[in-house]
Amino acid sequence: MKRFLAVGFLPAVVALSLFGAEQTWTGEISDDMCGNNHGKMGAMGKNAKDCTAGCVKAGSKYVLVSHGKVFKIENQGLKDLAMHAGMPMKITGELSKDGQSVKVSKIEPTSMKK
Ligand SMILES: [Cu+2]
Repeated sequence: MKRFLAVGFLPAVVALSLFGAEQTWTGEISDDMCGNNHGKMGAMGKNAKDCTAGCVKAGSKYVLVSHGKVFKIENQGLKDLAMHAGMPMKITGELSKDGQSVKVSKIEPTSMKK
């Protein structure tokens, strides 16, 4: 009986620690108008950082693009978003329950290819 309880308990602990834990992604801060391609913005799209800034000024929201997947960013007010937009970054944050958005806690430069 003791053994049975231990086996039942362990997966629950693992599931809890996975949920709400911080993860890291390699990717780029972009905007929800361009997603993973600033090309459609013409001349402005040639510089991903300026394009993201321009799009956000025009009403877009920051997003995280990682390996082709676009995540919404929950904390749009984070000032690191503007600073590091358009360049490969290592992003640390918490993934939402539905897996669609990230609450960013840290953005660091990375030498990794996105
Ligand atoms: Cu853009």
